[in-house]
Amino acid sequence: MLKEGLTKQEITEILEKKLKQDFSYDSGSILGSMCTYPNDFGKEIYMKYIAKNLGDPGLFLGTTKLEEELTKEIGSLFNGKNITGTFTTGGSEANVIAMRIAKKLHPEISEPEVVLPISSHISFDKAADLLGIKLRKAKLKENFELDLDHYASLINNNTCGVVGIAGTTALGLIDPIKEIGNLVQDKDIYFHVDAAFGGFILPFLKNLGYKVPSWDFSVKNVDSITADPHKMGLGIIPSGGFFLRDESILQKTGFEIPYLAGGNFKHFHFVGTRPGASVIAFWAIMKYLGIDGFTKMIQNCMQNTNYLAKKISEIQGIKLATKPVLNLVGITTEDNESICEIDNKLREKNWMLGKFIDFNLIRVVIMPHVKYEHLTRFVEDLEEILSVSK
Ligand code: 0PR
Repeated sequence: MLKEGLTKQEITEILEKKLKQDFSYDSGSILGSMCTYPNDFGKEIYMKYIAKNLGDPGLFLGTTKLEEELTKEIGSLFNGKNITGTFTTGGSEANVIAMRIAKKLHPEISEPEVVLPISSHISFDKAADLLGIKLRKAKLKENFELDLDHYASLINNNTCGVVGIAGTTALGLIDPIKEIGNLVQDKDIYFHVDAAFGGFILPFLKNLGYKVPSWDFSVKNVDSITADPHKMGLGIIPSGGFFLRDESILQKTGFEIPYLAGGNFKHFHFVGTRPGASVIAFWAIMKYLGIDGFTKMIQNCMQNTNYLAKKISEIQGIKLATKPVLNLVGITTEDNESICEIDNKLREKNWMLGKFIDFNLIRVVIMPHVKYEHLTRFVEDLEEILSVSK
């Protein structure tokens, strides 16, 4: 550390140089990310309230009440009544919280298991490792949809929780949430839906005339949902969301922290000190955009998705892994050859996609920063790569 500080200008210049290496969303290069620029008004609000700490709710009662209000509002968007929950650092923390609850509610199971699709996000593996839960992963069918029969066969007396995904990481597919709900009907098994990506898309897709299967609290056995502001909610990075039907679960599973300056509140997060500003910012973003603003944003993303999907289906040598359901396009090879070489060549041309080796596909997430002109350039490069390798 320097003895004497540098000037603001010196520091700004150094930072500018050092951070030049980063890719930027508006260059178009970032095609494989589920994050994007936060909403501008949200950023202003975030800066204004940067020091709010929800780790000590009693000191920030206004922020705490705002969080409750926002949770309820999102809960109703997800067709629930009086939904409770909390904002987190992201989908991973929300999913780990859900898995901890599933385990805690079943102290009688000595070797707890959770049944989930093999397409689940890595955060469930992290949760299993941290919590000592065994994961039972259900296969997918040829078309990448969940094999429900296999899923059902994995449920047994050690099952404390089941998981369905509304917007899978690799392909944006929606698991049969209602059918999973039927599997746990009348069983004391916790049902969590991971809609980290889909949560702030699906409620608005309906307004655009898309057929959306039931995925939320309208399915009566769904206990909790992950949905992330910092993905399609245009929230500040990091901000995730955990939404829970039964408030009493928090009381049963929270940690008592009696010494907090603001008084005794229960914690059920993994972090202690926790940002209030990103929650306030998301409250503001939802008020500012409204249903119409979100719907318009999703409409643009879906138009670009449909454009790219059509182009991919016309290029020889590659094909769509599956017809896009959300704003996510999975690309695989026509002849079962490895997708890796194409991915490498795209990388050489500065296109940063997500690669899923197990499914032999690369993924383009059509976030709001991905524009039509980026996609036309991407398609040209893809065509060139494939014509050269022929
Ligand atoms: N659940 C699902 C379905 C997800 O896709 C993700 C992350 C999570 C949970 C975990 O969310 P957090 O990353 O907020 O903890 N999905 C993205 C992915 O793996 C995360 C991501 C975002 C990766 C931006 C890269 C990137 O540039 O693709």
